[in-house]
Amino acid sequence: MTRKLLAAAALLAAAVSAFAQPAPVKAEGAWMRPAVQGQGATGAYVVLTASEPLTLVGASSPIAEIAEIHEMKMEGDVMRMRAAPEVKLEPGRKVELKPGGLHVMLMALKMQVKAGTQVPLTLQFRNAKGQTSKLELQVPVQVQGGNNPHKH
Ligand SMILES: [Cu+2]
Repeated sequence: MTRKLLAAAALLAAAVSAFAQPAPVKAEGAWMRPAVQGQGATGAYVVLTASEPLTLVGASSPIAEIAEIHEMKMEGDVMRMRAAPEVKLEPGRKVELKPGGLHVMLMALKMQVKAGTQVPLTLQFRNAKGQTSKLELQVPVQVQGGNNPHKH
């Protein structure tokens, strides 16, 4: 980047300081499970492909008080869920958030999540230099992953 461009980028960053840079990540087949009124939590899934080394460090959505990256793993015969605070993305390699694996866990839901609607979801990333970026998604709410080419 030239010095002039850097200066412009810095000015832009100052002007929109509340917003991180858009993440160099492609998202495919995003979907979220519906949740009825009173249901505490739901999951969101998406296939991510970064174009540079990145770490997925968090998520947020206006429908939930808490959004965390979780991972399901078999421990012996028992499927357990745990927080995955840092998920590494290698350039060009698909990372699937899917049922039974990595997922965005949306907890303390503020509202019903109806099938057929779309829910905003923000994913936060950090690069090797420690700079943060964001990916803003509109996630369709549906019972099962639709246009995800990797079906289970
Ligand atoms: Cu979970």
